[in-house]
Formats: sequence, C-alpha cells, structure tokens
Amino acid sequence: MMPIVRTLLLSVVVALAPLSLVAIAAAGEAAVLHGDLGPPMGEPIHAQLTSPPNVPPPVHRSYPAKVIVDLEVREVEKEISEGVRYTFWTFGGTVPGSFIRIRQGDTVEFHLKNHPDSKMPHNIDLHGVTGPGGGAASSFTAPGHESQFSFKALNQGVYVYHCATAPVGMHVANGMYGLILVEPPEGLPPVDHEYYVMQGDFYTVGKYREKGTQPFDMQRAIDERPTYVLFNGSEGSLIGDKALKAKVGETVRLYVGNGGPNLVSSFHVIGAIFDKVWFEGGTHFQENVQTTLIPAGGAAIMEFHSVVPGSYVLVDHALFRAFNKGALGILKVDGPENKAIYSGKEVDSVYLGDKAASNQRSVAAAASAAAKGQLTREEQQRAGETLFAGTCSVCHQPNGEGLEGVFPPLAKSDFLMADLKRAITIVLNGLTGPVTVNGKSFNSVMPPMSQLNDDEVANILTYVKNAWGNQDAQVSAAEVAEIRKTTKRPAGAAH
Ligand code: HEC
Ligand SMILES: [Cu+2]
Repeated sequence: MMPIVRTLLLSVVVALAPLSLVAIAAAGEAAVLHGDLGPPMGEPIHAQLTSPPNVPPPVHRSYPAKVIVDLEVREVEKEISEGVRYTFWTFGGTVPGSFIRIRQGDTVEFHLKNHPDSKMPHNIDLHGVTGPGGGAASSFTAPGHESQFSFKALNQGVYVYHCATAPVGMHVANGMYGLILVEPPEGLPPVDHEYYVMQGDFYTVGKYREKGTQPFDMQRAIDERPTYVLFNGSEGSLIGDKALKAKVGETVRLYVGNGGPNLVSSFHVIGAIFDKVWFEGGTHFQENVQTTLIPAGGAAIMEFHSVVPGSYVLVDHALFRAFNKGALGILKVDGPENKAIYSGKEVDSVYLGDKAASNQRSVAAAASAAAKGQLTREEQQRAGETLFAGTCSVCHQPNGEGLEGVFPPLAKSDFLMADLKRAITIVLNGLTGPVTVNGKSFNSVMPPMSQLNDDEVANILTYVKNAWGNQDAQVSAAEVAEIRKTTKRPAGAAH
C-alpha cells in the first residue's frame, strides 16, 4: 500500500508545482530556494549537445545531477546564401549554437573553450542562469583558453544563451546564440519529433544574395536594416534535403528561439495551426495559435500534429523577411492524402518561389563559374531555369505561354526577341501600358523585378531566350549592368 500512496502523493505534489517545489525544497537539507531540488546526486553526467535542427534526447532522470557542459567557440567561414560566404562566430561550430538539455535543479559545470584560431575573445550569458550577467563575467575567454563556472538551474523553461562580449550586438549578429532547455522535474510529454530552429538577422556590406565573401556591416546593424533574416544561420538550412521531416499522424515539437540581435519574429508555419504554444518559453501554454511572437533574446515551444501531407513553410510572417531576406524553412510531411481535410494539389512554387526547385545547385554552379570567368550558356540556362520557376513563372506560366489577355507569352515572343536592351529594361523596371505580342494586345502591369541582381537577370534572360523554341545568344551580367546604370532606380531598390 505504502509505495502507491507515496506515488500518488508525489504526483499531487508535482501537479501543484511551483508551490509544491518550495515545499519539497524546504523539506530538503540546505535547499531553501524555489526550484532548488537539493544537492546534485549520482555520478556527474556529460551533457550530450546537438547541432541544429537536432535536439538531444529527453533527460529521463528523477534526481538532480551535476551536468558537465563542454562548449567550444569557433569562428568559421560558411555559406550564408548560395555563393555568399560569411564569417560566423559560433558556439560549437554552428548557427545557432549547440542545443543544451538539462533538468530543473541540475548543477551545471560549464566549460567554455575558445578555439586557438579565433581572433576574438568571447563569453556566454545564459538566460537560464540566476546570477549577474548569466555567466558572462565568469566566462570571458581569450583565444586558446578555457574558462569554467557553475550554476544551478532553478527555473524550468527554454532559454536563449548568447555571447556578451563587446560589441555585444556584433557578436550576436555574427551568430553567437543558442538554446538551453531546462526540463521540468517530471519531463515533457513524449512526441514523435523534436526540432531546433532559431531566427537571426544578419548584416552584410553587399546586398541580398550578392555573391562572394561578405563582411559584417556595423552601420546597417546599428540602423537595424538586415540584409538577411534567417533560420539556422543560412538560406536553405531547412530546405530541400535539409527540410524538417515528419509523417502524417505524427506530433512535432519545435523549440524556436530568436537570437536577434534586432528583430522580433512573427513565427508562423504556413498550413499548420499550433495545438499548443508555450509562449516566451514559459510554463503556460496557449492553444490553437496561428502566429506566435518571439522577442529578440526569447524563445517558445510549439507543438502540432500533422494531418495532411505536403510542404509546410516556416516563416517570419513579416513577409519581406521570408521572401526577400531568407527567413523560410520547410517541414516536409509524408503520408497518405486526407481529402476530407484538404482537397488540394500541392504547388510548392506558390509560396516557395525559386526555393521550390530543389536544384539551387545550378544557381551556385553558375555563380562560381561566373566568378572564374568561365560561364557557359548551358550553365546560365540551367541557373536561369531555376530562377525563372521562382520569379517569372507565376505570371508567364512554367511553359512560357502566358495567359490569354492577361500575361503575354515569352515562348516565341516577337516582342521579347526583337530587342535585348528593351527586355532587360522590362525585367529591371517593369512594364505598363499597351503592348502587342505576336499580334495580340495586352494592357497590364508587370512590377519591376528589383530583387534580382545582374547575374540573375542575365541567367533568366539567357534561359528565356533559348527555351520553348526561342533561340538567341547568351546575355551577360555586364549587359545588364550597363542598362541598370542608365535607368533611374527608386531610392531603396534592392539592386
Ligand atoms: C506579376 C506578374 C509578372 C511577373 C512575375 C513577370 N512578368 Fe513579365 N510581364 C507581365 C505583364 C502583365 C506583362 C505585360 C505588361 C503590359 O501589358 O504592359 C509582362 C511583359 C513582359 C515582357 C514583354 C512582353 C513579352 O511577352 O515579350 C517580357 C520580356 C517579360 N515580361 C519578361 C519577364 C521576365 C523575364 C520575368 C521574370 C524575371 C517576368 N517577366 C516576370 C507580368 C509579369
Ligand atoms: Cu563572442
């Protein structure tokens, strides 16, 4: 009888948390603080850290332990977008940094190493720490050094950690943030998948998708005008082969943080409704949520179940960030259709644009060939095909035939083929007013495609001028640049 009664009592006590935690703590020896579950027990445990989008397995432990966390800071040059390199400062080699998972009441012995190749000193401020600076003062670490400090995790929840070395904004803008999950003593309910996603804003000297190695731009950061807004530190980190995966009928839990440094995130998954959101990473959840706000330096936990197969698009619903700065990822759900819930066919390109074409590699290949001055017409056509699918095909249609009376054809278009300079001007500046294409008149509006750079316009036009029975020469980025120079750009145009 006794053990059953005790179990019952304990579950009542746990259910009454946090008041009960004080009661438990008060019953312990030296433990008097809220959330202090007593001294660490058992052998010290080495925390298993994971790189995004992976999350370490649940703790499954019934007592507070000493947990050793080893985290190494590395400054690494990586791709931020196709053909664009950036030097990130990282916790563990990735942006965001390694995911840390512990249990409330654990005593964490934190070892922060700074790789000898680093150029900068770094430290760490964990929002899950109770104490001045969240560990920052105790963890200042020069290149080639290691520092150590300990803290007891008094509060459950999911917390951001970040570097707090001056200039703090710059260290964070370079990718120095991650998440630490402090599980409640009883753990979290099991789900089929757990994923780790973190948004951040990035500031480069070059424009969005301008190729080459891009340095950090301090003025843009101060002005809060990011070039990129990204999930997991690069455009495409959650797309194609790297999309998050689930099957129909499974439950998915996302731990979503926002490193900032400047923007707050209006986090949304297109086509899904969150069953539960532990907003601000706290103890209470809201139900049936469409979009949840994640402040800079904050996090949230969200859960939903997948019913209908397809691509679910993770976005910052401040939509220019999603479609023009990179804040876009995919959760790919596989399984049988459920026509009673959703009838539709899946058309990725409606939302994904050029990211729907799994073959972004063609764009990268063209960019690197162009950098070497060896760009062939075939490479341009392949890159142009991908870009056309995401940029022009919504109106001119994938087969280039246009739509009767609304969008003129590009396939065998006499208007297009007659004048290259005019075609370039149309793409750069748009077109309004009456035009006659293959004897048919159109009087509509094409908006300027100002998000495209010179290479992209050249590749698209090379493709268009050699597809669907069209035949013409290559179009070079220099020809596009020439026309861009002579046309008046509105202030603030992307390129
Ligand atoms: C939002 C719809 C839309 C998008 C996207 C769009 N266009 Fe157009 N395009 C139009 C319309 C509408 C016209 C005709 C405008 C008019 O009536 O003055 C047009 C006209 C043209 C013309 C001249 C007429 C012809 O058929 O030869 C060319 C060339 C052209 N577009 C190329 C492109 C290319 C290349 C892209 C992608 C980079 C693109 N357009 C994206 C709507 C669009
Ligand atoms: Cu740093």
